[in-house]
Formats: sequence, structure tokens, C-alpha cells
Amino acid sequence: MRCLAVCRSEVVIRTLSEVLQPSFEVEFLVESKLLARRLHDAGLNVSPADPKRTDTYIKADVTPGTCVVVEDDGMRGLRRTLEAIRDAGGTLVYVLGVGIPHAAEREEQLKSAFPELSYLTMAELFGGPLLTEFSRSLTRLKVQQYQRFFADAARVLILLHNDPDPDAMASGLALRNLLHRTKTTAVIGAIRGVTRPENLRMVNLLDIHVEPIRPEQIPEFDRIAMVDVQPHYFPGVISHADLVIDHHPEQTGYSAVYKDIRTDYGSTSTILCEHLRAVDEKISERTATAMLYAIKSDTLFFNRQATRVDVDAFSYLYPLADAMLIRKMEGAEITAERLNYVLKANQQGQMSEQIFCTFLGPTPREDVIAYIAEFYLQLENVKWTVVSGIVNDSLVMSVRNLGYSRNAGDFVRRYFADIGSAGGHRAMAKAVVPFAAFRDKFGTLRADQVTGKVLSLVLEFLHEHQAPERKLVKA
Ligand SMILES: [Mn+2]
Repeated sequence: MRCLAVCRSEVVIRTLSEVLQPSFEVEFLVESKLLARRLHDAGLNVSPADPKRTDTYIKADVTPGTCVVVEDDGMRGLRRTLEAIRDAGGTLVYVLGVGIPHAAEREEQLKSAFPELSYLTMAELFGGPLLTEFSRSLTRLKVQQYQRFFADAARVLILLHNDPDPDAMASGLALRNLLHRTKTTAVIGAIRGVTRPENLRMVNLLDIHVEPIRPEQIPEFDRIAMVDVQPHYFPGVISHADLVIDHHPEQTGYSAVYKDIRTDYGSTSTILCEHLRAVDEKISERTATAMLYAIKSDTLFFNRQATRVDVDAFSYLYPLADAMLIRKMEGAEITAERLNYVLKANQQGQMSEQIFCTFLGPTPREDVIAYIAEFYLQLENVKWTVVSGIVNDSLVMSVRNLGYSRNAGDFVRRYFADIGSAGGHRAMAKAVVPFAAFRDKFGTLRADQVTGKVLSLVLEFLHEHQAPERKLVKA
């Protein structure tokens, strides 16, 4: 492709010549004969010409397919240059702003006369990479500082939040890597360990050891780091950390020697990926796999708060990770245990007016109930799911809907807030009530009667809203 660049300054000409060749066949036009000669002698394809004359471009053989770049240094005469290019048949016109203080206004003015042109500025073209480079240096400095601070410690604790999720565990692995430690010299620990089946699957597939830590053991460590969590999360247990790396909102009431909190990041693993890159640390396949999975799951595969930095970290880690293992971890949502409850729900559930309602009876954990509620919402023609079960001595109810009818949170609050805890949003809600209190309010019911009772409550709740519409239809 041919490119004709109409320029005034040497640095722009030399830069464009370096950038565009050899992909483009580049020719430069300059007004100053002196500059043209000097650059021509330096081996560049430069000719002197009057940029405001149409015949300049006709001579230069400009066609609608020629890419024409015009340097804009704020001097007058730009409009006449653009008119001359247009009159000669040039259509692919790029104006390159150099040192233009109000570039957006300038662009708007030019576009009102030449709607088809594109306006670029030197600042935005090379500003991004430059800033990335600078912020990488800042990150490098910070990483080297905490690496030194942790270097002489005999035992390090990397503390995760309770029931650690993939982001917490992956961040723990990444930090251990950065501290150049093994699982004996840097313990990845949590006060309450992993329970969710999909997270346990990650633990097993990647052989991650999350040590159970009792609060009184914490002082035994020489240095304490926290990832994906801040000390305020453990009230009365710990108020100081040597290093905190997190993407949750910054909290007060604790002290930290070093911290890196970036709330606009979709995951803590994204921050740690930048730390690893800043010091050119080698990332093992296991760590890369964990981090990639963490970014995917914390951003719900980029459906929730994900920014360019997350996508950047994702594409950096992707070739280093084991994609097969990630597929296995994602399949972990389905377990034999959950499948049993899916079948049970299918046998005992009732469907009415696109509401699926079931009572599972005694259930090992709450996550099973939430899982079944989400599972049946995938069914064709199902708009609401109301699933309950008994966990310990409480009736736990998960409510899901497709989000465009009445509020699920209002439903649980209406019927259960008086006898237990009940709350949630439009599409998702939960109630936990002592089963004895449920019986006191609704009577002693058999399992199938519980389903029927709850279903009648949902119908009552939904119909109450529809009532005025029905009257209108009748009238
Ligand atoms: Mn996270």
C-alpha cells in the first residue's frame, strides 16, 4: 500500500519512516526545500512541494486508495492542504496532531468540514506504551522492595480469606513464586479452608495446599502477606500485615508495610500478573493455569467488572497455561452429589405457571440448594425457581428468577423475614429460618406439602401484582 506523508518536522518524518516501512511504500512531501534536500541526502524518499496546491497531489499520483498522512502542528494552512488533497481525489486522510493542546476541539472543527478524515495525535499513539512502560518500572520497584523485605524471613504466611476462591489461591501461588519460596518456607493458609466443590476440584487438579491456620498460630510467622483480602476481614485476629495485595475496596483500620490495592482490577491475579511481568519472573504452567482460571472466574469470564488490564493479563497467561485442565475445573460444577439432588428435585418438584418449586429435605450444605435453584432456571419455560432444603435445623431457601418480573428479595422478605433472615435482589434471594419457626407459622407439613405450600406462596405473591391488569382486561 502506498502512503504519502505531508510533514513539517524532521522527527515526525523519521518516526513515520521507521514505523511504516517496509509494510508501506512511503513518500514524504515537505514545503521546505532545505529540509527536503537534507532528508533526501540521508536516504529518505522526500520531495519538496507546495502542500496547498491540488496539482502537487495529482503529480504525486494520489488515488482514493492512497493513505495520506498530514502533520498538524497547529500552523495555518491545514484546511487548504486538506482541500487540495480532496480535490485531487484523496479519500484516506489521516491528520496527525503534534503538540496540539486541545486536540478534541481541533478534531471536531476539522471534521465539520472534512467528515471523512481521521484525527490522531502523537501523544495518544505513543503515550499508551510509554505509560505502560513507566508503570511497569514503578511496579518493579515496589516488587523488588517487598522481595527484599521478605528475603530474610524464616517462615512466611500468605493468608487467604475464608473458604478461598480461585483468585485467592492463584494469587497465593503467584506471590510464593515472587518470593522465591516453597510450600515449607511460605505457607499458603486460611482460617477456614476450601469447601465449595468447584474450588476443591481446583485444589486437587493443581495440587494446591491451603493449610488450616488457627488465629493463635499467626504470630509464629516472621512475615505475613495477604492476597485478595485485607486485615480488616479478620477483626480482632490481625490488624497488621507486611504486604497486602487486593482488588477489593481499600479499608482502613489496619497497617501494612507494603500494599498494592487496585480496585479497578477484575482480580487480584491480574495485579500479581503485572508483578510477575515487571520483574521478568518465570511463571510455571501450574501457576499460570491457576491465575488464568482465577481471572475467568472472578470476572465471570469478562461478564463482570473486567478491564483492559484483565484482558491483557489473560492473553499473557493463556499460552503459558494448560487449557485442558481449566476445562476440567470448569466442568467441576457438576458433581455426583449435585447430580443426585438434580434428580431428586426432578422427581419431587412441582411446576406451575413457569415456577419450578421443590423441597430437597435434609441437605448437606447450602451450596447444593443454590446450585439446584440455578440449575432449573436453565430449563425452557422456567422463569422462577424456589428451592429449599434443611441444613442443620434450618430451612434454607434459594430463589432465582430471570430478573424481569417481581423482585425475589421482596418475596422472601414478605413471608420469612418475621421468622428468620431473608433478603436479596430482584433476580436472586435467600431465606434461612429455623425449621421449627417455619412449622409454627405454616403448620407441620410432609415433604411434598412443603413444596405445595411454598408454591402457593409464590403464586399468591405474583398474582397480587397481576390483579389490576386482569380487571382491566375484564372491563
Ligand atoms: Mn478476587
